[in-house]
Amino acid sequence: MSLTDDTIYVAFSVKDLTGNYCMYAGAAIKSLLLHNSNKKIVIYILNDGKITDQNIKYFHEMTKGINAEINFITVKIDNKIRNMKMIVEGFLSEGALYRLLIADYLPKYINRILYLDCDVIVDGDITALFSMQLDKSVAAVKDSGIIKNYRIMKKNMALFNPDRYFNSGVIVMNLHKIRQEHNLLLECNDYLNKFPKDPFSDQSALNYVFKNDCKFISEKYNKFPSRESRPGDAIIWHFSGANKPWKTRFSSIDKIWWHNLRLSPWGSDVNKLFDLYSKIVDPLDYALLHYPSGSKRSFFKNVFKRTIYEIKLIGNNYFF
Ligand SMILES: [Mn+2]
Repeated sequence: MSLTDDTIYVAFSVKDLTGNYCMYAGAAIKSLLLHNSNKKIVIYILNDGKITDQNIKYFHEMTKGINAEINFITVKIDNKIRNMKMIVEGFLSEGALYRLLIADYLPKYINRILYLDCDVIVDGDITALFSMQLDKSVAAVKDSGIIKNYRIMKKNMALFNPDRYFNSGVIVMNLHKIRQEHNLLLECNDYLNKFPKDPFSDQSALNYVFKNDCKFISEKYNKFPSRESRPGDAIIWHFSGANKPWKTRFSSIDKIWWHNLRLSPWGSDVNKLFDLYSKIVDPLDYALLHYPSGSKRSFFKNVFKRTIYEIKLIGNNYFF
């Protein structure tokens, strides 16, 4: 199945508990629109119906005068689902659930969608990504590190081939096929009832459901910044894990995120921007604040590791 029409459909899911989540989605959307003005971009934000009027206004501001639109879809989670073991026990957030419902909630004439996490930045043209030949249900980027590094995941290894485990932050979904062959919510629930302690809950569930039904694509479409990363190395950067640019300084890719935020309505007020920027903490502080260590030994190991990072950064003009 290939696409002939000139529209790119993109979905995000947002449950804004802190009041900041919309801003992260905003930076991601700004970056998407900035680099893809040659196509019509239709965006769906699946949400809980609690996005503030101010945030909705900001989202719409970004599409003024350009060939793009943003639609909001309120997802109704009934109590039966809300009481699912995975939600009640806190292994899955309600926000993560929304993307499992994309196929059900989007208009049926949309046969393909690019799902993006809110912690991504698009830094290039995604036409080739969106219009690729896709016979499988999904296309995504391999994320084998995760399954090899976590002891708890090794128990589940029998279910996954680590060389065929994908990251779920960027997924091209073949909605036509998914609607015909799957009920994502039920199938994911099956997996999570079997493995309720999987730290990558819905990501693993999606891997379980789309085992042997995923097309693996170039890493440049879902690349985690490393200390060595440079702008231009990827088309979609994914600030997966703890090193979010709005929390800590990590790599030179952070500045791409700040650049997009500054261009978005959320970054247009200089005072707010500086306030936000002043909350950024250095990696060492961040590690100490956010990674409580189980033992004295691992605490000192952590401090040592982070101190070496810090020393390496000195003299490195890596930020702004
Ligand atoms: Mn993510």
